[in-house]
Amino acid sequence: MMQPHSLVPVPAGFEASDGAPFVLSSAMGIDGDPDAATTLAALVEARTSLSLDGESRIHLRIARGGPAESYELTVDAASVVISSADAAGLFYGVQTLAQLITREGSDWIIPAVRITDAPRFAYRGVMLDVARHFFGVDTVKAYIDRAAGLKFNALHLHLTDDQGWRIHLNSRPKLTEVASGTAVGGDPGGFYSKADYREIVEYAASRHMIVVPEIDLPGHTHAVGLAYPELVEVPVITDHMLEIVRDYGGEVPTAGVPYDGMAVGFSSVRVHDEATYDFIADVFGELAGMTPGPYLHFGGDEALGTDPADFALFVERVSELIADLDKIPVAWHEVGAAGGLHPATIGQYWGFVTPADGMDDKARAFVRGGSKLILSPADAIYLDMKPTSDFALGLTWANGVTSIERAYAWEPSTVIDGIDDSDILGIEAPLWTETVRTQGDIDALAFPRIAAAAEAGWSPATGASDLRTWESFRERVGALAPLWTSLGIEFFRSDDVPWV
Ligand code: TNX
Repeated sequence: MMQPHSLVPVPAGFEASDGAPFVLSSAMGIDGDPDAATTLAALVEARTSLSLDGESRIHLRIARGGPAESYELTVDAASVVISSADAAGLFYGVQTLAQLITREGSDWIIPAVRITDAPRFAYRGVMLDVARHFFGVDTVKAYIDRAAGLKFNALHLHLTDDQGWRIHLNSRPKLTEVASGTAVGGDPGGFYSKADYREIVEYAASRHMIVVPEIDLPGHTHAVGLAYPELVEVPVITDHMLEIVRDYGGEVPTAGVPYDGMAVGFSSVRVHDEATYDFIADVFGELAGMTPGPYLHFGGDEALGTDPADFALFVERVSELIADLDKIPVAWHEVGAAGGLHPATIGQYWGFVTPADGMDDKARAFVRGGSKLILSPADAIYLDMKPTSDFALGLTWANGVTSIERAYAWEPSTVIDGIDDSDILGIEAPLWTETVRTQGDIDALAFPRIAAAAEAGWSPATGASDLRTWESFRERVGALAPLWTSLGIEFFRSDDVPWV
């Protein structure tokens, strides 16, 4: 089998033919589904400067049948045909086609191939932390485009944290009035109006992505206390936290004062006060109405400022409240240890590829309860870890530097013992933004490692395809450089990849 040089994530089925390639020219055109045709025309134009408006030679059809999001792509000298199970599948077929476009002499060609493709996992997410630093709607849209091009279908927005509250809610306007103005390092904050959020949701939907909003509770809530001091505990300053403050700089948090440091685990809402649940009902109630996707994420991580018995009580009530809104609760794996968790709750595992400190036990609890996991092993898929030790941006707490090879070389089904593909809803690549301020920073940390995450989520398991190797991946990702450059992506040109 010929190596599919530029395809990431690698398709489930790939056959190269020795036939002549399809040569692109402005004398040819696209027919079929108008949305997919618009997407393809824009990608072709970005990559080649050709505008395709001649005779129809590229055919885009939703044929129905086959698994969700699947497609077939056939290229020969005469025509290109993409036929898919649904609109998302057609969109993914178009992304694959765009990756295949290459130069041959003075021509732009698409090699003759036959591809049959479908995702391994239903959920393929990226997360953007807009709380530590705030990113406007245009930057979020750009990240949606980048992720959708790699066949991700979920955007998790970490909307709230100690450093700021980033979503306006009519039921609780004080949150953004009082607690959105600042960010880590004294940088300016910001927030999304309801219209902004709608714009993000609609843009994501047009790229076949859902939005998963997260309100992080009961910890990571210092900002809540700026607006509603009566709902939060006084910050708990532990030795662990003093250490983090020492390592990363910034001040020790003070109640009622905006927090712009990087410490975690000091804040908590009041678990025994009914006013807290009135607040949470308002927040998730309004958010549920604004969010067409099925999931609401309630955080639950690093709640070191909350008593463990209180934590269990809290998790039970909040997961129940979200389920009563007809949404599926999602939370970080810590809540798996809490007894009364609503059984539908999806767990998001952020421990290491080799689990430590019983984090795998907490993750298994979700599956025992009848639910599933999203895997985000921090030492493989946290895009905010430094890719090299001298990289200007990023953190190193997850086992040091996360090289591109390490970001690639993990297999979802072997992370947690006793868990197999049927227990895994999917994978997610979080980008925490303590050190991230601009679109260029996002690109530099995310690319190319986001492509490794895409392959873990979409492609056949390691060992199930001879193309699922680091050697193959580095060639294929290297061949994407011209496409990424044409799309304005400022990826990190790591020496580990043979960039074309
Ligand atoms: C851990 S892992 C966090 C975040 C930080 C991140 C930095 C997890 C669920 N929480 O609060 O931003 O590390 O890498």
